[in-house]
Amino acid sequence: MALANEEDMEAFFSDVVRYRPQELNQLASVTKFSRREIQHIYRGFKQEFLSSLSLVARGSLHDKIAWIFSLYDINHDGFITKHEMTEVVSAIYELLGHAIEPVLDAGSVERHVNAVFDLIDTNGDGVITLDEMERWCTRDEGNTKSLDMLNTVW
Ligand SMILES: [Ca+2]
Ligand SMILES: [Ca+2]
Repeated sequence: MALANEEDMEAFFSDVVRYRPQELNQLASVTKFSRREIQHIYRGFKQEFLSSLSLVARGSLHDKIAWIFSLYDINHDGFITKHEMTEVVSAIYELLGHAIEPVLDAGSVERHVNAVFDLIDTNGDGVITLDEMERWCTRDEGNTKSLDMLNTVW
């Protein structure tokens, strides 16, 4: 997805809290939090998400790339593995559900990740470094296009 504006994200999150009571109940029973607590967590998450989103929107290309990189580097060891990328992309598709068109099944998520991963992993060692991601995003005049493509991944 492209970086949505704040009103869109705001609307999306209040939709989840207001109009998907079943998901809230399910979350409550799994996590043992009360519905009220979960709504509180949602709001906190939303606030944090929105503030980093606007930080990123105002930041330099370098900031944007570093932020996207840290999003994918789940264990923060400085490398993105294919497994991490698949995890993050799947989680995002799950979270956004039908908000994303076309709806992708697990197989197409994996194919999509494989294709993008191999493009960015220029030395082919099976992990993506910040350096590789930065080089890939800023190479030649196609950098804006590449960043857009990254945005569609997450
Ligand atoms: Ca990692
Ligand atoms: Ca590599």
